[in-house]
Amino acid sequence: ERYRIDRPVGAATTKRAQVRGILEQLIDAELHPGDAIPSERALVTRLGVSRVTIRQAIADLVEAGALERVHGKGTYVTGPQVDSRLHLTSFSREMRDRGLSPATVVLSAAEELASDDVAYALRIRPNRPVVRVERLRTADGTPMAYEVGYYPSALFPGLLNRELGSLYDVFASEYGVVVTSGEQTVRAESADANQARILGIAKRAPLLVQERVTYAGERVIEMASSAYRADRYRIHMAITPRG
Ligand code: 16G
Repeated sequence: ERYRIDRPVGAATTKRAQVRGILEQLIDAELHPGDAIPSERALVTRLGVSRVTIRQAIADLVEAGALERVHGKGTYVTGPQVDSRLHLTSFSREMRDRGLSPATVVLSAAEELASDDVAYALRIRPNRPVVRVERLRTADGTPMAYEVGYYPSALFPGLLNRELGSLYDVFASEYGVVVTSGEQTVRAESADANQARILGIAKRAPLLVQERVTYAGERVIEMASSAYRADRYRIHMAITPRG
């Protein structure tokens, strides 16, 4: 199949930009995140432009984050880039709002007794039962975040028997608990071996770790830590003058 140059070919459009546009169309139409792009030689033949131009266009797409080079292997199509607006939403909803399809792998879910830290955050007594849920969150099949959350068992009896794909949906539909506010921090961390394996990134790759305490009215219903891949996720803030 042939890809066409949409932009008018004028003096302002360089060959490099045209080839970049064509490569973008080709990626959209034929490739998925994680796929390798065709070799430079194949692209030269297919697009009928020089190898230098192909290289420049690929370099531009790497710079823009659409492609990534894996040393000694090749150049691959990257996954979705999400700009979080920091609203009080669930992962599932945030991804859907961006046209991405969320999915969840429940890595572990079990009841345990609250440690002092967990109890303090959830405002319950230490050693009261809590449900700990460990999940991998994906968007369009790309690993985005590794999450660990704690939920008071007293508020959510039978939680372990539920489908834990969207917790906020389960809280609302099964328990009538609707999230009303939260407090959150963000910090940088580098992936340990476990996080790297689960998220499919290199060990020590950067993560944005968001820690959240979530309320339904006056009650604390969640303490959670979400480690987002920094290459897939960034935080967007609208800023206004200080009043
Ligand atoms: C978000 C929350 C997380 C919550 C989850 C619920 C952050 C940093 N964390 O990932 O605390 O458990 O949403 O999403 O935003 P769910 O309803 O899809 O399970």
